[in-house]
Amino acid sequence: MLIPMEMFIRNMQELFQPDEVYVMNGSQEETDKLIDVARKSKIDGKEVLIKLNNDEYPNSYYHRSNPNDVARTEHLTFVCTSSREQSGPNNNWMNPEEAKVKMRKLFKNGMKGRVMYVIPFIMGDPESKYAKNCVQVTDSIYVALSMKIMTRVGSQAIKRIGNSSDFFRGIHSIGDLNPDKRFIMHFPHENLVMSLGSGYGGNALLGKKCYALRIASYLGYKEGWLAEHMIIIGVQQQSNNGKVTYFLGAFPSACGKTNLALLESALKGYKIWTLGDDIAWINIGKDGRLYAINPETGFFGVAPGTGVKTNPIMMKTLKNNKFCPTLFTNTAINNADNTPWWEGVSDEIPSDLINWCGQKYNKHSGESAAHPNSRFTVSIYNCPTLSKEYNNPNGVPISGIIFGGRRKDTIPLVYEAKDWNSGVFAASIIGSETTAAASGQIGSVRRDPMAMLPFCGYNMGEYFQHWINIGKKIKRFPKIFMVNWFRKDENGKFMWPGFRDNSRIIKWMIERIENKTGTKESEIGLLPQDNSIDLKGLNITNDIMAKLLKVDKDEWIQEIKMIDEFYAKFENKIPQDLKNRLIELKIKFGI
Ligand code: GTP
Ligand code: SPV
Ligand code: MN
Repeated sequence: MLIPMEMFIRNMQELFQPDEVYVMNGSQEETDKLIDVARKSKIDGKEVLIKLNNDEYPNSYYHRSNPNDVARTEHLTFVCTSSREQSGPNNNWMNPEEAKVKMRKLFKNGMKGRVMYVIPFIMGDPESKYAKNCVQVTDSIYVALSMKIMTRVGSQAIKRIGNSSDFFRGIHSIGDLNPDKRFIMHFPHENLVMSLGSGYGGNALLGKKCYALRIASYLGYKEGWLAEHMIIIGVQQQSNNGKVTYFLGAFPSACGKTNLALLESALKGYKIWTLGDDIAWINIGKDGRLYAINPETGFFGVAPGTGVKTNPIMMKTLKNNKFCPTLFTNTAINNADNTPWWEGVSDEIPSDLINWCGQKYNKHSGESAAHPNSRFTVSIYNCPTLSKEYNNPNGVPISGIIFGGRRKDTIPLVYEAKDWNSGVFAASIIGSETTAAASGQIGSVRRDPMAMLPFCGYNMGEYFQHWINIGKKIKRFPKIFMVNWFRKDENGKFMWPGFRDNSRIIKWMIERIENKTGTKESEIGLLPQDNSIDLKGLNITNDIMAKLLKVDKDEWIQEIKMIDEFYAKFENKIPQDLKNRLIELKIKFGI
């Protein structure tokens, strides 16, 4: 008799007909061997991995994707539930049986001549009761290695799964990378994902967005917890006996999570400890507080904009390679010294660059040398600011939740919600300019509630209700804040310096949590009192600060139109409490 995991492998073998099946054990020798194989393999005539300058970037490798496969493809991502209503207007839907028949047909015999890698992995610390067991199959060695960096792969997972059939099943093949045969199909009721035709992060590393957000958000809905697109940080105050205050932070893709998670504070006396940069699983502890764990073990971070000035901790992480190889995907390469290069890593553009497509880079082309969504995949254990609580099986207790978006206008630099439900409302109406993290138009404002629009695995109206229900069980509430680092002036320049200086806003939040500073009422929530944000050493005038914090009536009238349209899509599913708050907001603005 085969145990369920063996059964799954056997079924996959029958479906895909690979030449070889390799079950990963997660050892160092295995990683070395896979790197070696990847360096000798070619896809579309290109080496899968190229070794980079070991002195500058130790144990680091370069990968170039197919140019048609460089971002998540939301239009090809489906949530397959028995009724369309369950997946909601926020998801593409397909009937689950139809989807499975379609995928099996496309998968059939698709690994002939290839190796099928079986990746047993755990999302979360093996000791944590919140951790989940998973198995992914893939024919991409790049995906297998990425999973090794991003999750806990190997024997531990096999042991934890044992004879159980309760594990996530992820079925992945890059197929022939044909966008017409690219589908990322989720089956939340069956704990299953089928993904074909893409090797890109969120489409192919199935533990990440597919499982840890879309499937897990549905599990959380059923089981009374939250799976969120959030960072986890601890902020330690030198005064106050070194007290650490833990925050969650949700920002849409490519809107600043990784940068905030690895922040080097601009203010003395505040040290930020990193626990997670993309995904948080949040449970209610026995004491009625929220506790969060990061189910991942690595960063899949945006390269452009990452440099010694903007994110020195990430630059150290990338050069501090002790534990696991680091991968660079679709950056440019500096031919002179075989280092990866991207816009923002140095002020000067090197003269001998190969762009992300593999061609000699022409500075005058007006194009970027690295793809705007080029990324690095690096172990969290390389991070010099990794919190000692990172592996705490219970997670860390949360005192503040920060929600943000990328908006050139309308949204103030920071404001606070009066209570939990006001915070849920404020997060439910977030809008953000689209970025290169997903294929499609860049820079158009869309609603992205809780930064979860592309990642909520069920009807978002019910998701809002779930947030409200969670609030009913909390005994010690975190404060909820909204931020916007991206407001621009008349000349299109960012008014707030951002990055390290975001620590000034965090300081204010801690003062709010500790009741040490007051607020000013506005139509949308509580704004900082005048001069309560520490701007020492910055060249920001009162006038600029007023613009950064302005709640502009005309802009909000436009905003409310978009919120109305978004809420209308969900018809009767938006909780009455949120509808009432929208009405109140309209009244405040005289609509
Ligand atoms: P995903 O990995 O896609 O979920 O993205 P993320 O939310 O982790 O975004 P990340 O921190 O990688 O930042 C994305 C882009 O925004 C990068 O190019 C950063 O340089 C830029 N960015 C981050 N923080 C700030 C900020 O405070 N101000 C400004 N102006 N840009 C920022
Ligand atoms: C995002 O797009 O939010 C990412 C990268 O963090 S991906 O893994 O592709 O989702
Ligand atoms: Mn993300």
